Amino acid sequence: MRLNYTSRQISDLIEGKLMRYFAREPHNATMHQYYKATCSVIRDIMSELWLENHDIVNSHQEKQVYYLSMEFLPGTSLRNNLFNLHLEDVMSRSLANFGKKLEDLYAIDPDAGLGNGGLGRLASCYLDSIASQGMAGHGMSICYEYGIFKQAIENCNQVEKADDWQDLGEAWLLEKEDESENVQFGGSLEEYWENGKLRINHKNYHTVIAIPNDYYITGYDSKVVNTLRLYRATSPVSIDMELFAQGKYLKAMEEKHMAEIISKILYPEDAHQEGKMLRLTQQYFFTSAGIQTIVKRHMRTFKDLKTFPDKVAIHINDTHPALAIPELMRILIDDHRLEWEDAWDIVTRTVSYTNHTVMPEALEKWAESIIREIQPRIYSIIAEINRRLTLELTIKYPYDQDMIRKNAIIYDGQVRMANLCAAAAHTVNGVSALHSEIIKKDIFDGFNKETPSKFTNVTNGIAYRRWLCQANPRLSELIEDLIGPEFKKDATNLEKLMKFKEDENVLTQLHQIKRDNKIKLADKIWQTNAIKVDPDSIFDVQVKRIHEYKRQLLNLFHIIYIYDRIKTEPDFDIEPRTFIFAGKAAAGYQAAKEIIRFACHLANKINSDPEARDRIKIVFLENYSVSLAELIMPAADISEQISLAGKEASGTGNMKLMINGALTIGTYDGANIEINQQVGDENMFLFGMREDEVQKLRDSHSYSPYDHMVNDKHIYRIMKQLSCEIDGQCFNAIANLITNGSGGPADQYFVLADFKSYMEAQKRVQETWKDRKRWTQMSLTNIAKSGIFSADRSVGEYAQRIWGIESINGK
Ligand code: 26V
Repeated sequence: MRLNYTSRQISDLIEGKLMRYFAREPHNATMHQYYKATCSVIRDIMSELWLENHDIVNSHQEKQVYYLSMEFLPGTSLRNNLFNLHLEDVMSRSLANFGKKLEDLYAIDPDAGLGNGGLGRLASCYLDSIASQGMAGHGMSICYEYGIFKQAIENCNQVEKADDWQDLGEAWLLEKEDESENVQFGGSLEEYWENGKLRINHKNYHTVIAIPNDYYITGYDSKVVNTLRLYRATSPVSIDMELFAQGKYLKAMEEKHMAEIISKILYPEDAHQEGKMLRLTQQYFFTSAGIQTIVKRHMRTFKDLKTFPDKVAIHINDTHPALAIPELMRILIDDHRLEWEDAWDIVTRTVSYTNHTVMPEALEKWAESIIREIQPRIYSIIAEINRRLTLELTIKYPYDQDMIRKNAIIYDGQVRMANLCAAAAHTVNGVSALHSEIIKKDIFDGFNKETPSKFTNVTNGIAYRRWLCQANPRLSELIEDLIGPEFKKDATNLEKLMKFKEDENVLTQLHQIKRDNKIKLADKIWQTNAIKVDPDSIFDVQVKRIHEYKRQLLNLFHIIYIYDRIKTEPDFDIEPRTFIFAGKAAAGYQAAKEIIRFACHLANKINSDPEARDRIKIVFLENYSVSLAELIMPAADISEQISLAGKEASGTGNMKLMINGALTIGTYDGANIEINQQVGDENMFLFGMREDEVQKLRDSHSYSPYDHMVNDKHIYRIMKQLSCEIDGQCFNAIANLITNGSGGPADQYFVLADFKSYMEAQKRVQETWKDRKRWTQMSLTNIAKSGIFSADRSVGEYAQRIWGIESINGK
């Protein structure tokens, strides 16, 4: 699909915007004004396309999916939209008419960080693929005024800075105030009889208004434009004039203030659930607004709720939007007067749910009292769902108390959101083959016994047109020269690259492109960290949130080991390596913050040691974000995916690095296993215990990190250095995590248990690097075999097996 705009036409449109918005002539407009004018022109083009496909969807009465997620991480928008609409060239020329460069606008395009990490980025990758495949599907979330904090590293410590992305980011948003919804909080319930039926009246509640801000989602070469609807909270009462009249000015504005807090900021925690009232308020706020809108839209078109599950699919991204379930029940029963059974039938045929973690501390549980306080009607519906569920289980399994203990939604005064989702969803999926098996025997053991057919797997995928075509344009061009452009629509075509495995010319070009990308990253490292790194060294990359289970410590311990050997053995054989880290720690996660401090001090120590610094370097890049990732992925040689087996649900950074030709050093965990199936043992570096071995070791209660310390002199020396031998700093808290645990078991992620195996895998990395041809062939193989990890494939599976939606392209 090509749009027919000439550069002159676009220039005229930009000029018009500069004039109307800023009263500026092109020659005296600022770059920010150009940016806003340009975005606005593109937004208008998208609006037109949106209107067009809106008509198609309505006239064909196509089924649509709503993807509810507390988080989306779209990254930057300008380049992506121009790329998708094939407008990059014409826009470049239009701006050149004013003597401006498109690249300079890209540089100021803000990174919308409305998410923490993997889960939010996945949601954005999926919206991209849904639109690219011509499906009608929309995201729904919160229009956080402040997204994920900006991370600065000051004196080796993480410092969190506010991210007010909306300053420029609002250029992409379209407020639709007329589609606002009222969300009701608090209050009390009153029962009454109506035509012989017991009904519930919710009264004395207070109302918060949810104002939609639509963010258009374009697809590659697709006429479909969807929306990510972000709700902003406000109050219907801006000033309480009664209080004002009494001179209580601050109090008079309190209600508005309290309402607006709801969409103020994204919770930056993805490690521990804390049961904070405001977070649950956020969850009810956006799910209620979303579900109200979905039901209204359906009624407007179809006028009948019976067809709801045939026309609407609602997907719950992790448990955060789980209140969508009782909210839909509430609307069906209280507002539309459906019987419980009919409402439940609609809900259970409409809702599906993805689990993204098995970490027990991240599983959402809420005290019953909090839910009751936030919305008593929602609480009463959850209680009724639970009552019916447990009654059914008691009848079916009269002697199996365990079944109730496992499956109950309310237990011990807590509402277990995962069980609510599993009870209501027609399909529950994990995000990699291993993870989907683990959730069946672990958190959903009971539900799996009861309804095994509910459970399925959809392995994650990435928006590879962003991560390969846009982030690594030279590689993308080379691929296009070799196998044609079809790979941009169907990533499985990448496999055709295999026939160039022996082609020296191709291998040389591949190497050269990687080297140039490394130079670009080296420049960035120089600018931000004032560290000179050698583009001919191995760029060894671990970029992801900082979590104990992801085991950045294993990587850091191994670096200390190498350093130690460099210091003690002058002839130690080591290929020059640059270890690159990036990632944010949740603000309240002390251990993760300590790991950052440790990495940065270790970097200081090694980078300033003349005996070591020409052989190894460490870089911690601050503020890991989608944009920074787009610079790092194309420049990586080694992709560190070293989580404890069984803990990383899937990983998606592993896929982004793979498609850019990095080789994985990884455990048998998450999607690493599927990467292994694609490329074979010979094209990656597997190490470490398998999930069953981890389980066995844990169950045996015989694991002793202390034994590793006394029996392995290298490990002993590493641990010793943690006490005050690194850049004059002590890391006793880290040593303590390994030797004693802090609260939990010692070394609960088995860092020392996997150390030797990791060290050996790292040796294999180094031996392979010495053979450049072999390395580049492995890299080519990784690119060629990465097609399966396209989000198009994942979304195709969701659409077919879970949502039941089809493409409207061509209709
Ligand atoms: C969890 C929590 C826990 C409670 C507090 C707030 C909060 C916010 C976010 C999360 C999300 C954690 C789950 C997550 O991000 N999982 C990641 O999902 C990726 C996409 O499926 C997957 O590739 C990663 O392996 C998985 O860790």
